[in-house]
Amino acid sequence: MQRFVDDVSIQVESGHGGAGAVSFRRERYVPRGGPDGGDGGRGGNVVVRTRRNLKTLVHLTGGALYAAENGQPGQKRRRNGRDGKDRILEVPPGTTIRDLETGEVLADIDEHSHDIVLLTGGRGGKGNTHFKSSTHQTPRFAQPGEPGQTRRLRVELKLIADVGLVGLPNVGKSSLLQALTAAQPRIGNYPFTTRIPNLGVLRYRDQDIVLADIPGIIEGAAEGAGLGHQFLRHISRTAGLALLIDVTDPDPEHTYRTLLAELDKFDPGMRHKRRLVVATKCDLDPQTGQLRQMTAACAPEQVIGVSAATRHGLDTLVRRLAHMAAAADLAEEAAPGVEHGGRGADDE
Ligand SMILES: Nc1nc2c(ncn2[C@@H]2O[C@H](COP(=O)(O)OP(=O)(O)OP(=O)(O)O)[C@@H](O)[C@H]2O)c(=O)[nH]1
Ligand SMILES: [Mg+2]
Repeated sequence: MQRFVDDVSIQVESGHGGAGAVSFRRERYVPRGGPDGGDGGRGGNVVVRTRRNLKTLVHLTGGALYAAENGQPGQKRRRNGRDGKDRILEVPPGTTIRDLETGEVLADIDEHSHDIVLLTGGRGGKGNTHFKSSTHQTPRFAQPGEPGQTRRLRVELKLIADVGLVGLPNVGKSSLLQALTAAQPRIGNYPFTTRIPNLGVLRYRDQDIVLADIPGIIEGAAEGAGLGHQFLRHISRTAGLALLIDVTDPDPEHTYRTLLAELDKFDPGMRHKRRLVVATKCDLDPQTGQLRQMTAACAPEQVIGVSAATRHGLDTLVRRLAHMAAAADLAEEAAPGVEHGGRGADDE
């Protein structure tokens, strides 16, 4: 299985500028020709480009150094050196690029980002033609090219899924992802089976809905309990959340409040996301007594009962998930550029 890469460190280098040339015209019958050294080419830039169809940073793990090309030196007969080629780093939307040493954010990439120049190449040096003056007819010097720049970067990817699956450990988040999409997450009857997020794409009519299955959160996650809550950053830009609660949970109301409280501690913006509550493993509750209890506990929130094992309720769930993702897309079209985290109930 391909590892989900969301955090890599790399070094980038823009190109050096080419040196200006020192050269003099040599023509027959002209004993002492004037200077004709061309300029050096500009060093290549390091550029970040958004690629929507990338889902990971795995392509950045191969080499540690990403260098742009140097500019070529100037030539005689006033010919300028060629500019160095830019080095393009392709990243998916949701990528944040920081300076590794200072932590300064250099680029925050979303769907609408254009190319961003991270490092500019060095300027080419001027050839000796530029240094001719009335007192200095034969300048025997030219400018060197400007050096390129080097920077160490930390590249992090936040998944931009449409809907995040949130719940205590072992409630069946990964099983639901597997039942709804082609993803093959690891499933196990023990807590914290999932340690890195899994993405799956759900097709509903002509709509693609990206679901994110993340590790389970528990009470005190904000203080580091369990796997902590840092992985919640993977769903911080989703349009909506599905809160999964095991139908056999002895205290669904407490669980519901715990989930909301932990989300809130991570980022108060989570509260404004669209959400729905899903009762999982409903095959274990054939009389639906526990489902009714949970529905009462989470009121006025609507609870959808499902079973990944028998596929009961999945059609209804898919419709609701699709509706949630589509409503968010519409809101985004109406107000482009709005951060995903900030929209939700307020702008309906
Ligand atoms: N009876 C029944 N068992 C289920 C159902 N869905 C999941 N399970 C079982 O519940 C256990 C946990 O399932 P997972 O999908 O790994 O749960 P998770 O929420 O992803 O767990 P973590 O990643 O550890 O947080 C496994 O033993 C599953 O077989 C269901 O619909 N019915
Ligand atoms: Mg899991």
